[in-house]
Amino acid sequence: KTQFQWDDAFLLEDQLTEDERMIRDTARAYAQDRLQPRVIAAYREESTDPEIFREMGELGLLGATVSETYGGVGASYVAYGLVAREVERVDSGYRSMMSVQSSLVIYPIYAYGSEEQKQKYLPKLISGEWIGCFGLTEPDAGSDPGGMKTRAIKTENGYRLVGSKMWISNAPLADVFVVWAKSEAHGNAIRGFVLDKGMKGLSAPKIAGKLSLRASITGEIVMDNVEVGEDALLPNVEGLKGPFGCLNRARYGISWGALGAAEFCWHAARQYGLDRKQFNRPLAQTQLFQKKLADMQTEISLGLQGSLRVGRLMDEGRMAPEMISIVKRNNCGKALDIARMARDMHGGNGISEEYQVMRHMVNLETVNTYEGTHDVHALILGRAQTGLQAFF
Ligand code: TGC
Ligand code: FAD
Repeated sequence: KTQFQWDDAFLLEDQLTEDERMIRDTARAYAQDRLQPRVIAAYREESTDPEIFREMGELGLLGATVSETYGGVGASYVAYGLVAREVERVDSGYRSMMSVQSSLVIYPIYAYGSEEQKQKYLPKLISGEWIGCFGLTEPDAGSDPGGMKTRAIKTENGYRLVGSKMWISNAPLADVFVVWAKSEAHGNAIRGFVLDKGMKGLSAPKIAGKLSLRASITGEIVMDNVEVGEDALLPNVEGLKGPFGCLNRARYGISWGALGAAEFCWHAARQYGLDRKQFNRPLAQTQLFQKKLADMQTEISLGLQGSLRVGRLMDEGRMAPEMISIVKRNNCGKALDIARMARDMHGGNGISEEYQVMRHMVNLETVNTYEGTHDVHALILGRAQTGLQAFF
């Protein structure tokens, strides 16, 4: 009889390649040794350490799927997901920093950029020397990015960008800004532009007072007539499929990451239940407590298998975006439920920063909302099975 492993119910470990395990182990060691010791204070003080990008870059954790020509390690999408899971086991904000850099800044330059843009940006973004951000959302265009107001107006030598972006991860620290705008010269189609810090008219004020994802800095991007040359345009994509192509990758990574946070909460609740006695027995020896642990184990085990399958299909070039909607939506929703449950199972201690479950819980509120809310992914899946558009 095979021994049941409570923390790896379907033997995920056996389904990984040697290379994937190696990258995962590097990410796990880094996250536990270098990120875990600073996260409680960083969260409390709402401070983001830019050194983290360079540390991750040195270990090959940024843009890992990019080929070696530009400084990547040519890792599989499964490996990328495993990195997200390890980083988010510590904090969703740290995973956010990593996934914006990898999927939303490095990827569009790699997939849609000119050779000059790739040479200029990719090695420095992959090493973490430069920090990037991705501006799609606007104050009046969140779930409906097609409603964006930012415009690119044709000039003699390039474009003039006018508009503002809202809720942009990494923006106040960023050296490189990938922004999306409606371009009059292209029939008002959405086009991508790469801007550099310091350009006249470009600023990125911090959004203060976040009660979630406090270890990851968020800002606006203000473009007050920013003049750029033709070389700032991403030449090889037009329309919403540009930003969505990036979001597919980031959403997929989030599906793994959210489960990393959930695993932390599950393991913490289990340990707490074993250690704490009430009514003369461990909390873990009560039926209700065990039922909650069983629910957590079940959802996490199933969710990991789903993400693994989607990752394998991505690596084989057989991914459909709706597959990603299933795992992004379900894993984030379940992770949030699990974190709330773990907070409850810790009793009063559950609200203390020391036990960390409440930080994960509050972070997961954001993770459930960004990159397509739980409901927006339901509508994507509803449309895919009925053929009926229910967004408007
Ligand atoms: P729709 O008509 O569905 O599509 C317009 C065009 O885009 C194509 N497309 C896709 N292409 C690739 N991958 C996908 N997933 C795609 N989804 C759509 C589609 O084929 C079409 O192409 P074409 O050539 O025919 O024009 O567009 P819609 O306006 O009806 O979209 C509706 C909806 C709701 C699905 C979409 O707008 C949506 O997903 N909204 C959510 C917005 C969102 O996710 N924002 C994320 C902002 S970035 C962020 O949150 C980063 S946080 C990161 C962190 O800190 O970790
Ligand atoms: P809204 O779209 O206004 O939605 C509000 C509510 O209405 C939600 O419950 C939603 O599900 C619901 N709703 C919307 N439309 C429908 C509909 N048709 N039918 C039914 N219900 C609907 N964006 C970036 O571009 N880059 C980033 O780096 C980035 N980082 C972020 C970091 C943080 C910390 C946060 C909080 C957000 C970030 N975002 C970023 C923005 C994020 O993607 C948006 O917040 C998200 O897409 C939702 O948009 P919204 O906030 O405008 O909400």
